[in-house]
Amino acid sequence: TQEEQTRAALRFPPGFAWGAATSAYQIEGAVGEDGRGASIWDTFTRTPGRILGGHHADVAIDHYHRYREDVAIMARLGLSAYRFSVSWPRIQPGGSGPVNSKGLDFYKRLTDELRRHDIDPWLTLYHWDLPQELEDAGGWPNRDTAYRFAEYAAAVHEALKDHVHTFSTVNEPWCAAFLGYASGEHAPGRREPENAIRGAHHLNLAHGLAVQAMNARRVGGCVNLYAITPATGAERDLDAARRIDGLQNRFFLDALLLGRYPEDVLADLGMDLGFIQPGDMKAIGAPIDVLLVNYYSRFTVSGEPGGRASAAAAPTDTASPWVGSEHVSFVNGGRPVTAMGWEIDEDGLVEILTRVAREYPPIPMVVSENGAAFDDALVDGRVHDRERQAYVEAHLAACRRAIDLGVPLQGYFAWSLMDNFEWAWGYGKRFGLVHVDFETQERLLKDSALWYAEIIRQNRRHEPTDS
Ligand code: GBH
Repeated sequence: TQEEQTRAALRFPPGFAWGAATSAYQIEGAVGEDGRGASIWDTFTRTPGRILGGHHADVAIDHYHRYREDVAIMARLGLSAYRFSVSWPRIQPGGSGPVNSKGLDFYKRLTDELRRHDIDPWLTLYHWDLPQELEDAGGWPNRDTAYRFAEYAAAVHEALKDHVHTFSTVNEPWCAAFLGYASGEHAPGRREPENAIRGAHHLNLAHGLAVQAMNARRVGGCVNLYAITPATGAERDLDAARRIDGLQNRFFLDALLLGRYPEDVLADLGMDLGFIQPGDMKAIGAPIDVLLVNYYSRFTVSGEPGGRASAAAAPTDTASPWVGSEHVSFVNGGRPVTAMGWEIDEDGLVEILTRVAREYPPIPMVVSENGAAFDDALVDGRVHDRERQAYVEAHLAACRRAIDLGVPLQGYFAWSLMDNFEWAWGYGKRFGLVHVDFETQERLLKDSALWYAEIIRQNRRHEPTDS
């Protein structure tokens, strides 16, 4: 039957990590508590015109106080893994120097609670909340920030290594560099193309130095990858697709997995690359144990003027994030879209996973973020988010196909566990499996969450449990 086929398409090998993901600034709130310092997102959300609706995340979804309830929800879903990030300014309020033990204690309480429920904590060190003091000293374009990050990483690892198996470094360096320092859509909102490239290099360097400084049992790097198609077979479109693939995908994959930058991308930039110092690439290519892949969509790319300057609509006034390839434009690929306007293309996930497996040295992978915003309606205490369920189902089936094709894929993390602060879009876009009332902070499992729990239950049924 149809149902048996669907089940077979979603049956995964034992030990597959069933996860969901969040990030600190998007959920924690409590920005002034227990000695936390200011981050660039505290500043950015206070800058007029930067966030839709003027929203900030001082309270967010109050996870800092409600983490017990939130872990109970994860247990209800049957998650075997949870990916979260640590707020750097909670650990080092000014980005350097001695650690703030009250800040660390929160993550000890959180990871203790996770382990009590047999949920494996996947810790991300940096999900974009740079301590403001480090930005005042130049931010990511300043090489010094990479050294500060390695110190921070070592301190977090030392304090939490008995609580956490898998440490990952920088979430989506592409976003941190190009949305933060070129387009200005994200904090710190600078529009300085050359500094975005310096920032990208220093984020990669921060990753490599942190890998070395932590010497963790299991360490990963995270990239956000897109499937990319040229709009037509015309030479200009093929060149455009090569450029976007270069900046979005290969600049980071080649760095982390091969310890070099793609020659064609460096040539397109046409800038003085003196900030890449001897030894940097070796540090950046330090061996990792797992690659975390965030996947959302496919870009269709054109070399003709007239398309959109960005792949997706930005909520605020922004410049191009595509440094050195600003002429490239994005066209409609004709697929259905989410509430973000992002095209839904699960085949693209198979494409990028098999590509990494084929073109790079062998590396275990997880899909560390995948999900969608839709205009959810809360009716009589239920959210019938059929579209989100269909999105996750299609992408999970794509993961299964990738495994059949030989990809060493070890887990899937839905983005996101709960509705939260969606960066420049404020609270206007909901990605959660769990609905959150932003006034009362009440949590409610959407239909997609109930469905995901059932898929997890079927898959984990035969797994041995410790208890
Ligand atoms: C993730 O990034 C984040 O890790 C997560 O925090 C966030 O909540 C989630 O996505 C949902 O947005 O039009 O050319 O400027 C997703 C990566 C990168 C997707 C930028 C949108 C727009 C490209 N995002 N992209 S462009």
